[in-house]
Amino acid sequence: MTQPFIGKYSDRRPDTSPVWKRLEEHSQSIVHSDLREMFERDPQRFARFSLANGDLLVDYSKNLITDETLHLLLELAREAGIESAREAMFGGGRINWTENRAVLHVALRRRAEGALFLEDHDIMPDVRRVLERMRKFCHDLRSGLIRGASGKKIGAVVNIGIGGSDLGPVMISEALRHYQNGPTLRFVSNVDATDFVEKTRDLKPEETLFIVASKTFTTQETMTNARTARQWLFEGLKDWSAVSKHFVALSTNSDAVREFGIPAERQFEFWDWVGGRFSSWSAIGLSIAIGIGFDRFEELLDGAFEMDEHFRHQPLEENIPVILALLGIWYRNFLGAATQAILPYDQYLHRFAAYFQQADMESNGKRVDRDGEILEYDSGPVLWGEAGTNGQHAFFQLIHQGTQLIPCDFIGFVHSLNPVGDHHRKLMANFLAQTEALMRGRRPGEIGDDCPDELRPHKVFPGNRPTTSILLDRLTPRSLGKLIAMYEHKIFVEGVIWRINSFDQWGVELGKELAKKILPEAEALASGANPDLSRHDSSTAALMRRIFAPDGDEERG
Ligand code: G6Q
Repeated sequence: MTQPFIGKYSDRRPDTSPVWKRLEEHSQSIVHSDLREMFERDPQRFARFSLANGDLLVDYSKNLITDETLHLLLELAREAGIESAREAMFGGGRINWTENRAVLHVALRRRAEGALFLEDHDIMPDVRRVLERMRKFCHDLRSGLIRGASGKKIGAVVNIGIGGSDLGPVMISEALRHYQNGPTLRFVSNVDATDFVEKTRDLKPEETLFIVASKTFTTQETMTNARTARQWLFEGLKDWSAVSKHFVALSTNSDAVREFGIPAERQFEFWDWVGGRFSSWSAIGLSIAIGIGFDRFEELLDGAFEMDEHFRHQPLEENIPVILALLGIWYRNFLGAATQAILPYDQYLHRFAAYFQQADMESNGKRVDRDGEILEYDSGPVLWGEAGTNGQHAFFQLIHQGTQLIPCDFIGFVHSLNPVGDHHRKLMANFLAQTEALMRGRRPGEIGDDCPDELRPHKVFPGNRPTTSILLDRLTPRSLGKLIAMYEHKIFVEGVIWRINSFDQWGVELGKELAKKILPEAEALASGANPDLSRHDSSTAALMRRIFAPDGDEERG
């Protein structure tokens, strides 16, 4: 086990710091304060509690905070060593200490000249080389220079991956659907064969390219789907050698790629310092680039780089990801919020919350700190969300009148990519109405006189429900890149304050190991044998006998 990377950040547990105690005390006064009054008292509240970067506006004035709250939170951030942690990340420190890895997704979108050394190796030439290969491949595929084994143009590209090798490409491709002018894109992730079957049902093998996106090239789901794809191709083309023309690999594992039958010139590499859930900026983004063209893919990187520069160089009090992270800490650790909602008012962002569910919960869903000590304070919240206005007709009731505090990020755009009639005005009117209603609520005295007494309590909205409004001019690759990077850095800052490693994911291992052990037992059961299942609990054993019973013998056991 390698030594924990401590760098120069604070060695103190945040909850033992005097500022933590002061925040606890301060939270008692905040729960009795009233956002509506705070706005009435202070006409400058929006100006004081909002930040901009280019066309990005982050209005955090509708949060349950005062100047003192921010002052204390910023002190907590400084004590946690955010500034040195930030430099450690950008400088290639091995801040993912449980895996002894650097965390350098920022290098993938570094649009600056010059070297970036990881120990004594400049990684920028490697990054640029792969980007150039991706550019050429995108161009040649989209223009028809690269064709299938029978000479047909590629009309459909199927990305096979899961987790970090799927969620980002899916979310970004959906978000940028407006810009898509390449082949049809499909994404297969689930080991449930339904996913493969339904996504390929209408595709022609001679016109289909499979991208096997897997950092390790060993992931059970991805490799199962990749082998099924290879078989599907063979059944269509009756030629195993066609694999080399119809498959591409995005991976760090060259040996496994070659063994699968994909030649070196069809492998796009990346490196162990790219975490799965931060890998869309790497070769893992190839499907995105094929869909929108490489120039637009580069605009995505440009937008992320703008946010990286902002995050790296702005002082903490003017730093958008830092402020968002501090709000997250405030609600989670001092006001008891167990969940946080992300609500994009844009249909193109319908997978945005699902994507950040992984980015946030896999990163900050941790129970031990840097020293392996069990946390005595909460770490990452449950993150969830849905596109507006749909969510309004589903779960907003609970946000308005339920018993829990749920801080919400509302994300919107000034201009629509589909300016049809007054749709966009209505969409954004709803955005504003919701944030205002959540903040103001409706008091008993504001309910009409004609309302029967017994209904009055049901029509009261307590208000004081916090929201952050995140606004951009228009959904473009650049603005999307900026938005994603903003949340990535927010997650990082929270992890530093919680003293956890945001870049490993040991929690997903145990289930994977057990699934591997169950598989041979399942095979034995399906063949009619009676394997010893005594190592399982009675529930698991009974379910196994039911699920894996040989055909026609489902009642056995
Ligand atoms: C993300 C995780 C995880 C990973 C998948 C796929 O940070 O590491 O979601 O991306 O398990 O892994 P492979 O790319 O190796 O197939």
